[in-house]
Amino acid sequence: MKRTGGALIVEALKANGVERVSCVPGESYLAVLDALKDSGIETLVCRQEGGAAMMADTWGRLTGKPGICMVTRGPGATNASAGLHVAKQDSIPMILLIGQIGRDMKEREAFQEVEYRRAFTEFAKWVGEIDDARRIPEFVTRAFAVATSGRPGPVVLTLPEDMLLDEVEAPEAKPHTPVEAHPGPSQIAALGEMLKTAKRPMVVLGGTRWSETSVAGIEAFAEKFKLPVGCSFRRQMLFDHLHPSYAGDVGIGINPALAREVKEADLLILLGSRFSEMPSSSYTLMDIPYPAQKLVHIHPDPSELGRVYRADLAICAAPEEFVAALGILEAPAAPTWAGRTESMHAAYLAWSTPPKAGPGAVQMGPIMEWIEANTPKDAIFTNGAGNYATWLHRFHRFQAFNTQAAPTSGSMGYGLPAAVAAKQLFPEREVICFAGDGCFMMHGQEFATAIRYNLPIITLVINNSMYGTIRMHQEREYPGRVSATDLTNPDFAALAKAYGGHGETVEKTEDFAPAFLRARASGKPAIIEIKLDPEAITPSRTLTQIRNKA
Ligand SMILES: Cc1ncc(C[n+]2csc(CCOP(=O)(O)OP(=O)(O)O)c2C)c(N)n1
Ligand SMILES: [Mg+2]
Repeated sequence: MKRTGGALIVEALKANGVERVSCVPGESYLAVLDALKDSGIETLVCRQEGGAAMMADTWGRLTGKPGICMVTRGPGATNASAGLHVAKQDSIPMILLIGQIGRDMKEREAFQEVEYRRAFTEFAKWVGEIDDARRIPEFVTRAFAVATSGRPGPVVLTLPEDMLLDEVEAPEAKPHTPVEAHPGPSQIAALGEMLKTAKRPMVVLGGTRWSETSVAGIEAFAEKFKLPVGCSFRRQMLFDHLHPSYAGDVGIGINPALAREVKEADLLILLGSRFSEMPSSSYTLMDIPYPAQKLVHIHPDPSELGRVYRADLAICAAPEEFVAALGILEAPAAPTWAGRTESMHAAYLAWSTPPKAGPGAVQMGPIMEWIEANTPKDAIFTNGAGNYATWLHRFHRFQAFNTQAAPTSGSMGYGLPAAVAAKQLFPEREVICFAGDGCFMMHGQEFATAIRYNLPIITLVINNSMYGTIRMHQEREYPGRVSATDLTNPDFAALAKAYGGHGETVEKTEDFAPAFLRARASGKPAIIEIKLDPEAITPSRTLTQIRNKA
């Protein structure tokens, strides 16, 4: 039976278990859009390709299976590159399908022509162009295999418009076969020996390819060995923050006491993480290439092992397989470091207790305290980049897997599309987006997507009328010389209402709780604007203090 290229693409996606796609349509891939219509795949029509790609990233992040995004050539593809870069840096499986110009017009710089195999090679794990519709099953299977294996990442497939119209005979699409890597028994035994002689061990979790099972498994291991566990930057959902082994967030603005513990550890077990610039405090916590700590590095991709840090024991395995193999290790009756683990957890609890006071009429400390007491353990929190995110990262005590979607690439604007995608995936769970006034306006138009698909997310816009992070850096480096960081904003509550959502404005701390409860009760996508004093730039220091110290 002959089918069009467009139909074969959709068939191959379905064969690989795809249930949803995000897109902005384009005339370049009408045949795919047509095949999607009766496919049973849910199609989320978005307002800008950057947001659409970020939604696919969030699906990949929260399911471990590639999130799928479809965009048109040229401007559609360049817009989508914002989300592609997030997925690349964050090791997220994702497939971006780009409608391409016809094969007969290539290399003339035709309308919206881009050669993606040149342009996107750095942003993607693999960029492929399907020139022959009969090869669609081959390319799509490979796209899934590449996106999910080793260190996961985004794959780009470009689809020439005329290829999608060809009617061909092609083999029936089959699902890809996931690739697993297991640790060897001698490697686990070597780790056991290292633990026997360690005095100041520490575990740091990060990366992707985790699951509820592996998160529970590492918790049991930490418990058995009384090991202190930290989470890498924006990977906080990997360990219950109220567990007695939890030592804190190894990220931006790390607790200096925790940074010291990482530096002075004699055995560091780095599980899943690349320990890149942000978690390593700009590469100062471990020496390169020879760390002072004895290093056990476990990563699913051999090319990440020995790339920056030379490990004493390098294990090529995904967290899932590594954790499953740990059961055979015998714990000492009374680990000598148990007291240290307890005091590290106590230090974490103190560090993550919000301040009661700060400048202005709205206090973020008590607001965070209220959120902690009044949101379910499985609520999902999303954010982009900005100083406002510190309130979430430092004071929210993550307790469950799949409760966080945040870009380690520091991409502003990620929080809102991520919240839309998370709510689509888990409609029964509360989804709360933290955004700054700068951040929100980058992909705020996806609030219309939340309205269209009836996804009642709650967005907190923490409005200090500036690109606060950059202003903070300015006050440090060029005190008193404010340049290009002030903002003029819309009335965010009115904006929410104009879209058909629920809007609230918080001007005093005590306004927050009733505003949040009304937003939740509205059953609509909501924006709560929190008017924050610009002086309240960090939980501990004001802008003026930073300027005066410069
Ligand atoms: C897409 C993107 N553009 C620019 C930056 C640089 N940047 C980092 S934080 C920031 C300001 C964020 O402002 P806002 O969202 O209002 O948060 P605030 O720091 O004020 O709390 C900027 C411009 C970035 N990280 N990402
Ligand atoms: Mg701001």
